[in-house]
Amino acid sequence: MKLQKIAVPVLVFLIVAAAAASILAMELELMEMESYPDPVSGMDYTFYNDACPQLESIVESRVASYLGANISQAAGLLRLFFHDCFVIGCDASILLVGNSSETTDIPNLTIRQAALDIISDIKVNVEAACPGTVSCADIVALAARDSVFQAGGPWFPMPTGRRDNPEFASSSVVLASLPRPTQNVTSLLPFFQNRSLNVIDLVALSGGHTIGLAHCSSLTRLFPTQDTTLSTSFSTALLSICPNASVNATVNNDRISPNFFDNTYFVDLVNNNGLFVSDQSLFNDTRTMHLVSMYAKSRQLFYSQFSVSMIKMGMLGVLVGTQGEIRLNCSVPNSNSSFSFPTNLTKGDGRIEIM
Ligand code: HEM
Ligand SMILES: *[C@@H]1O[C@H](CO)[C@@H](O)[C@H](O)[C@H]1NC(C)=O
Ligand SMILES: *[C@@H]1O[C@H](CO)[C@@H](O)[C@H](O)[C@H]1NC(C)=O
Ligand SMILES: *[C@@H]1O[C@H](CO)[C@@H](O)[C@H](O)[C@H]1NC(C)=O
Ligand SMILES: *[C@@H]1O[C@H](CO)[C@@H](O)[C@H](O)[C@H]1NC(C)=O
Ligand SMILES: *[C@@H]1O[C@H](CO)[C@@H](O)[C@H](O)[C@H]1NC(C)=O
Ligand SMILES: *[C@@H]1O[C@H](CO)[C@@H](O)[C@H](O)[C@H]1NC(C)=O
Ligand SMILES: *[C@@H]1O[C@H](CO)[C@@H](O)[C@H](O)[C@H]1NC(C)=O
Ligand SMILES: *[C@@H]1O[C@H](CO)[C@@H](O)[C@H](O)[C@H]1NC(C)=O
Ligand SMILES: *[C@@H]1O[C@H](CO)[C@@H](O)[C@H](O)[C@H]1NC(C)=O
Ligand SMILES: CC(=O)N[C@H]1CO[C@H](CO)[C@@H](O)[C@@H]1O
Repeated sequence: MKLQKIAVPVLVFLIVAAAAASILAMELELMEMESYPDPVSGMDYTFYNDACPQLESIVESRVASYLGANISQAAGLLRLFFHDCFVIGCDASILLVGNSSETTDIPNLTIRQAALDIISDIKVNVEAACPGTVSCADIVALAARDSVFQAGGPWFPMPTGRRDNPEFASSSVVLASLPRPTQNVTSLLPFFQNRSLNVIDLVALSGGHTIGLAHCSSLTRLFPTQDTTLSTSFSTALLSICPNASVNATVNNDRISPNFFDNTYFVDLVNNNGLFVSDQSLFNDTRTMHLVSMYAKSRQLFYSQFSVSMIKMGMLGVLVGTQGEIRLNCSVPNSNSSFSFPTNLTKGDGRIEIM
């Protein structure tokens, strides 16, 4: 009797507590989705607040001017950021012109010259307002963030404080750093996991292909041999523009809304209309398929995760503090460069190597 009298309230309490805990867990999960990653040491969400308060509005308005003339430029700026971050780190080494710099290496083949020109122009405007203060690497990151937003995608804060690398990446490092469109999830994953990006980041960041173009030479589901799972209607559409891999033409990455930063890239994948093997394999692998389905259904979930993953990617291998330099011209190292190697990177072959 007595035991029962105690046990019932205890049981009720436990049930209520368990329900409350699971609601709390759900709320925490949601809050986690909405909160942004902590900046790595040396970076901050408000890094230039005192030194260059106009920075974000200058970048935003210059990007708006170029995207207003041609919205397609958003894709060029987004891809520039991805390549910068994946090769050594987000250090603007991709902007250096010269022998075997990142922009003259094979995988860049299709980095748009226009994107490089836009960054140079933004830099001139930023230098006029805040001389010698803002790195080219931060301008690349902010321009990519603004491109996503101005193409209809999410806005998210972008930590800054990156410094510029005065050194080119060697061509072997560039080649080893960038995944190829022929790869499947199994071989793509190491490229992300080696950079503390996980399978969720792989899927969300691949959503960058919801805008932009690809050259015929990149159509790896068609050339050299056609993927037997490619639908006739899709291959016919592609072949009408790209009869072979050497034709100099482009097709849209997202078949549904090529210039709108939405979630229809994932709808393409569900419809087997992914352009590259690296795209379509995301819906062909048990580790990633459920994420593709989820983002195809919910634009908001994709936006939240893409924002978080972009911030994470934007902190890869950054130079901070007194490392590197604030380049004055984004295309060339400063004449007085005295490079100090960050402690978490090693010097090899005259170049920094990826850890
Ligand atoms: C997962 C591995 C990835 C592979 C294998 C890959 C590969 C490619 C290839 C082959 C192209 C076409 C280039 C051309 O032919 O012109 C392309 C374009 C593009 N990629 Fe990726 N990519 C990957 C990840 C990413 C990520 C993480 C982003 C950004 C978040 C991104 C953003 C873009 C954009 C925006 C374009 C269009 C560029 C333009 O229109 O100029 N890609 N990608
Ligand atoms: C915008 O740029 C893309 C890529 O260079 C090009 O194919 C397209 O024709 C341009 N559109 C306009 C309206 O200029
Ligand atoms: C580029 O390479 C050529 C030939 O190897 C060399 O003469 C030239 O100085 C190099 N230029 C730069 C900027 O490294
Ligand atoms: C993925 O690619 C790897 C290496 O190219 C290959 O060994 C493997 O069979 C592929 N997996 C699938 C599921 O296609
Ligand atoms: C990932 O890191 C391992 C260990 O350092 C290395 O052997 C491998 O080549 C790297 N893979 C990629 C794709 O970068
Ligand atoms: C590719 O197609 C174009 C246009 O039809 C043609 O001129 C060219 O010779 C073809 N190239 C190859 C390598 O088949
Ligand atoms: C491809 O075509 C574009 C314009 O349509 C041109 O600017 C570019 O030089 C061409 N590339 C090659 C490799 O022929
Ligand atoms: C999807 O998986 C099937 C079976 O493993 C394979 O034959 C096909 O090539 C894969 N397609 C892509 C695009 O990875
Ligand atoms: C930056 O340097 C490049 C290469 O020397 C040069 O062509 C360009 O005009 C310079 N840009 C500015 C704004 O001085
Ligand atoms: C290099 O030159 C820049 C611009 O003149 C200056 O801000 C910077 O302090 C100089 N760095 C060194 C190490 O002398
Ligand atoms: C934009 C850019 O620099 N593209 C270069 C990529 O690499 C090829 C091959 O080396 C060059 O011809 C392009 O000019």
